[in-house]
Amino acid sequence: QIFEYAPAPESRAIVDIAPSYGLFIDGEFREAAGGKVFKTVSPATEEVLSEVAQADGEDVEAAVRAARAAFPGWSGLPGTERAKYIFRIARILQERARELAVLETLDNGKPIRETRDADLPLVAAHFFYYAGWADKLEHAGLGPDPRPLGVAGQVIPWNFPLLMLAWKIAPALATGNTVVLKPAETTPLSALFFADVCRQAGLPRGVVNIITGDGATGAALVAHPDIDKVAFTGSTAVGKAIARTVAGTRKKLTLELGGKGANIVFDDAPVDQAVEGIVNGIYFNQGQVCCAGSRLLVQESVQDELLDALKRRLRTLRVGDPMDKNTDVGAINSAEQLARIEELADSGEAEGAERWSAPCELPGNGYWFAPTLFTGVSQAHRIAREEIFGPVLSVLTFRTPDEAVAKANNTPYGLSAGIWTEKGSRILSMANKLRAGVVWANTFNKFDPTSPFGGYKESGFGREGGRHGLEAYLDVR
Ligand code: TXE
Repeated sequence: QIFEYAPAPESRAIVDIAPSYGLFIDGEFREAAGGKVFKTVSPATEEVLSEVAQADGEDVEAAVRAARAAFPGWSGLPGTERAKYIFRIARILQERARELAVLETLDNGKPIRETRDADLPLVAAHFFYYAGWADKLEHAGLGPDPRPLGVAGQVIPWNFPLLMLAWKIAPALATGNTVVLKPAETTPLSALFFADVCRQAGLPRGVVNIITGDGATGAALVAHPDIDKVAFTGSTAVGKAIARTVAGTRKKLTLELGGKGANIVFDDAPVDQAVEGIVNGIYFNQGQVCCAGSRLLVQESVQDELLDALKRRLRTLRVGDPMDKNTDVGAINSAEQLARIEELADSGEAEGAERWSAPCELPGNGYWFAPTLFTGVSQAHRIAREEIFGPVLSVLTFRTPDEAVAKANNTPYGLSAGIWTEKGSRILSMANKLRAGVVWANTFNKFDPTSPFGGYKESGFGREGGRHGLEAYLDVR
């Protein structure tokens, strides 16, 4: 690394993590029926942060029963009353933002700069946004009196734990549904702190229930017969399994799955700006982002110039302690995820692509992967086709806009794409041809609660965010 920094550690003392946590069911924390627990560790240090209850079928049953019992009261409230609770949750999230950012960084491994400046502000923004809808549902475009579905079973991943919770819980509550949510097994803590936020906000018991556990817990939740709606974000393989479970039942389903986003850079794009967009696209959150710009499609004529500038920029990224406010790239979330990234990166080399990694010293403990890019990548290579979900960029080239569109669309996924060019007409014509739920122009990874987000093809179906996010939780009547 070419710069020296004085460490600027965020204070860990801001968050008080208990040695153990129960499940949050019917407004109270309780042990799992089977008495089982699992540990959650900090991926940056492998330090055990806490022990968390492992929910089984009996706990799922209790949580669903609590949510069902709370449904008539919650859905029967006037929208203005529901809005008050959700606004209160949003304000408490803002008040506790620093504490929650530290917690999320410890449990997930992502830099404090990101949890502080991206995750937590967006979490609060989603609750504010959907609180505003709670008394305006007749304007959701679903007829004069759309009705809530009932009990929502929600399963979320570990890459944005609290933000994925917000994407799922905020619209569900605004529309009058009650919730049982299962966070990922490697990042259970922020959802449990959110349970405490609900208590602080005086949310009626049973409206939000949090059950911690692994894939088996998630499977038991989505299979429960008294769930009306399943919302899942995670791997495409698990999404398909859930779709099979839900098929033929009364349950409604939305899936937000993997991606292999193309970031398309034309020769007229300002190089420095495009470099920042590429870095943000694939190294933000260590590339563990479903809509990451994991394929760079660069116009052949500017390839050398752009890659030189990109490598120069990657040499300046600070990789290391996520609690340090200078850190740009933190730890990979788990040993399993690190192994997946390593296996795919190795396949890139074995298949003949050229590997380059930013020179940096990786910490001894924890799960780390240096920012990496591959050149000489062909569309047939696994690193061009499969989601890596890590800080690994696959660089491909194109000559014409049509070739860029064809390559960008040559994937089973369809979540995101980015276009970098000065030509507005080109942006509009390409955006129409790209088969992706979100297309960014001259920016990347920009999120906003007012915009619907979701995939084409194997990236899933249904939209979260914006007015369209309400549809997933309402029936037209
Ligand atoms: O995901 P899983 P994993 C992709 C990414 C990553 C890969 C594997 O490519 O490398 O998936 O990650 C719960 N029924 N994404 O293994 O298993 C699980 O407990 C019900 C993309 O961590 O899908 C967790 O809460 N639930 C992605 C959640 O599903 C089940 C985000 C996600 O875990 C279950 C994460 C089952 N049978 C990974 N099995 C994105 N789209 O953002 C597991 N779960």
